[in-house]
Amino acid sequence: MNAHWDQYEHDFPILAGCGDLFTTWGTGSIPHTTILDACGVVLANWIGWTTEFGPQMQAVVEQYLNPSPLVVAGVDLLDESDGDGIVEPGESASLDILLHDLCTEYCGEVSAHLVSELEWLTVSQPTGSYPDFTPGDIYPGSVPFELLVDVTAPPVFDIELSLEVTVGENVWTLAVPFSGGERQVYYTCQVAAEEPDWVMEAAPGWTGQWHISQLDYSSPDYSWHCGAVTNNDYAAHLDSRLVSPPLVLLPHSLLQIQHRISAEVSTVFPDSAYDGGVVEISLNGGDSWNQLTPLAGYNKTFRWESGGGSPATHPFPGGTPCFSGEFDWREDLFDLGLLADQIVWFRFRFGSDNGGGDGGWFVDDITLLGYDEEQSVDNQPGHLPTDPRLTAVYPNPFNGTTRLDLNLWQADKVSLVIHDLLGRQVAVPFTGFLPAGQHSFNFDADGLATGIYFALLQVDGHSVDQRKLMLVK
Ligand SMILES: [Ca+2]
Ligand SMILES: [Ca+2]
Ligand SMILES: [Ca+2]
Repeated sequence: MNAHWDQYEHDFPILAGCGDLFTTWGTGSIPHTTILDACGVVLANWIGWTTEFGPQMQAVVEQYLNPSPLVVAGVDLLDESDGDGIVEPGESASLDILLHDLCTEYCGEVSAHLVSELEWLTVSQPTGSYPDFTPGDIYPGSVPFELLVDVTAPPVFDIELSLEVTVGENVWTLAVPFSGGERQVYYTCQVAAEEPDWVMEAAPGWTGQWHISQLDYSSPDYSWHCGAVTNNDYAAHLDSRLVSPPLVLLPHSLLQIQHRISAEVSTVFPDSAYDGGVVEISLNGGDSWNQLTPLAGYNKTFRWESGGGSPATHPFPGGTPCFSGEFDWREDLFDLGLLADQIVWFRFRFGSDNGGGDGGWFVDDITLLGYDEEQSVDNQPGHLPTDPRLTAVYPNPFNGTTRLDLNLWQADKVSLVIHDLLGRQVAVPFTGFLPAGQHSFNFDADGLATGIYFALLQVDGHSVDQRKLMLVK
C-alpha cells in the first residue's frame, strides 16, 4: 500500500497501510485531499486548510486504516428538561445511541463510553453496554446516555461527541452528532409608520378601528392600536381585524407579542367581558380561522350573549376566552410547534358591544421564534468537511433574493436546482462546470409564491445535498 502526495507535500507522517493519498491545490489555493483504496475507489475527500491540517489529516487516514465494524446509525433524544424537543442551554438530556453492525462477522462484548471535550457539555452518564451483534443488527445501549448542557453553551450548536466503542480487545472512536440551542427570532414586526404587508379590515356590517399609532408602544415609535386615536374612546360594534402577511413557520415556533389592553368587562361579573381581543390563525389564506390560546391563558371570557340586535352585543360566541379588562404592556406567547413548515396568517381581532369604551388594544413587536436543526451553526472544532455540500443559505427565510453557498472538493459538473414541495423544478440558479472551492449563487424568487422550496446540489448528476428555503412575501 502507498501513500503519496501529488503536487504538494506536507510535513506530517505519511501513514502506511492505506491506499493512495493525493493532495492538490484547488483554484483559490484551497488544498484538497483524496484517499483512494487499492482499487482506486474514493474513500474520502477533504477540502480545507487549517493549522490543524496534520493531526486532522492523520485522523482521516486512520479512520480508513482500520474501520470500525460498528457505526453510529442514529441518535434518539429520549427526554430533555422541559419536554419541548430541543436541548437548550441549561438543560439535561438523555439519549440512545444506536449502533449498527456493518461487518461480516459477529461482534460480542461491546461497550461504549461517551466523551465530551467541550467545557459547556458534561456527560453525566457516559457508559453503556450493547447486546451481541450479528451482521445487520442495530441496537441502542443498555441504558441511555445522559448529558448536561451548561448555560454557557452557544445559542445554537451542532457538534460531534466522541463515542469510544470497545469490541472485545479493540477500541474505535466514533463521531456522534448532537445539536440543540435556543429558538431564534426569524420574523418580527416592530411596527413602522407604514406596514403595507398587513391588512386592517372589519367584518361586514361591523366597524374597524385598527390603525398604526404613536400614542403608545412597546418599541418606538409605533404600535398597532385598535381604538380611537385618543386612547380613551374605542367605537361600538367593532369586529376589527388586523391580518398578518403569510408567514412560514419553522419547527418549534412560538408567536410572541407585546400588548396592553383597556376594554369593558361586566361590573357585576368582572371575569365576563363585553369587549375584548383574541388572536387567531389561518392555514388557508383566511378562508377559515382558529383561535390561538396563549401559554398563560386568556384573562377573561366573553359574556354569554353575542351578535343579534343591530347588533346589540360583541361579535364573538358567548364563552369565548379573550384578553379584556385592564393590563399594561406585557408579553404573551403562543406555541405553534405542531405547525412546522406550514404557511400561516395571524389575525388580531377586537370586538365591542353596542357601547364603546376605553383605550382598546395596543399590540407591538409581533415576533416568531423557532428552532431548526438545519440552520444550526457548525461548532465542531476540527470538523472535516469531506463531501460537496451546500454550506449556507442566507437569508432564510427570505423575501426576494437569497444567496446559496456551496463547497466543492474537486472540479466537477454541478447543478443547483430549486424544487417546490411537490418536487417540481422551479428554477436552476446554476448549471455548469465549477472548479474546486467555495462558490456563491444568488437565487431570485421573482414570480414564485410564498412557501417552502428545496435547493438541491447535484454533482455529476447525483443529488448530494439539499437545503430547505422559506420564501415569505
Ligand atoms: Ca428543551
Ligand atoms: Ca413598535
Ligand atoms: Ca362596550
